[in-house]
Amino acid sequence: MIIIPYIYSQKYCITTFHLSCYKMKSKLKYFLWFFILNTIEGTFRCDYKYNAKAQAWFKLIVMPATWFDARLRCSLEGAVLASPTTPEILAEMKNIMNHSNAEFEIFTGIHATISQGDFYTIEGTPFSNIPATWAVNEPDNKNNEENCITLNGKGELADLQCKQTRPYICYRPKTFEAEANKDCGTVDLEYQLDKRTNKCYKFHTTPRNFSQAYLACSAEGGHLAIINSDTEATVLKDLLEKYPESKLEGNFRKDRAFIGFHAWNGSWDWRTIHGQKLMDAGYSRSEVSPGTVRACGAIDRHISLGDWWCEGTIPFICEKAPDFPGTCPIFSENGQKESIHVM
Ligand SMILES: [Ca+2]
Ligand SMILES: [Ca+2]
Repeated sequence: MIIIPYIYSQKYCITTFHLSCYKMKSKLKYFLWFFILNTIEGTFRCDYKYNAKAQAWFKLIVMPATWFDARLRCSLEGAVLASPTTPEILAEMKNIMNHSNAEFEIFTGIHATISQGDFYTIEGTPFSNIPATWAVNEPDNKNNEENCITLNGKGELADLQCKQTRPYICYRPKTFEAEANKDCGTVDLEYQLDKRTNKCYKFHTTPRNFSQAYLACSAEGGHLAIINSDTEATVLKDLLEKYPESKLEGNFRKDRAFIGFHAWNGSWDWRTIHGQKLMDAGYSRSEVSPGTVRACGAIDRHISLGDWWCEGTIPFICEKAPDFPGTCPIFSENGQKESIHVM
């Protein structure tokens, strides 16, 4: 329901045609337009499921990861490593775990990785506000190395080394809602559909190494860009031109970007990340040199394929299909589509 501040006396203005009333009505009209324009349909990725009681989207990642990798992947997906900060969120986390595997123990976002012993969720909720109890014989801070908190299917907490691996849940509160990028099947507005290839592309200005870049694209529902034609090479050239070196802040190489090819197993067999030889993939204009120690693929601003150090951190380009993972609306408990207001 929309609540409008009662900014002028309706009774006074109905009976009086006064300039101040006209001005106020105009202001109200603009206010209403602003409000309507900023009311957007609640939406998030379709690979997450919305829970109306917890007022958040959830996704279980069953592949165990270290706490740091779990935090990173959730963040790159546009979400947060979930913590049971309310009874409703705790109930849904237990529900998700028990529907998957009752033996599950998952990493939560509660950690003391910055200052040992000071446990907070990633969003900053102090541990004292967490409505969950410890498991038997926990916490024990074994070997003084347990700075991350797990949750089991009974809703009990334990401390554990962050470098251990566990499944985890990413979540996104309803209040984080963003506009859907319907062209590209995501809420990430940086993806732009290019009609020449009918694919969406994003230039990442934050430099990462090849492995992190691969992870970032994957978490966003795409992959490091693969050039499949001369047309797609032109698309990437045009994209790079939107980000001239002068626009990129930081101390890193700005004349190239990682894309999706590399030398397999150090054998200098250059292939796309999907396993095709470059020629078969559709574009092989290259300056990659055999026998180099640089086994990861990048393009320069003239769209020549080049080799680069895999551990080097440079910008990168992701590509994704316009229909994956897709965006889904929020449905409330009574099945109504919900809208939210962004001010
Ligand atoms: Ca422990
Ligand atoms: Ca492609």
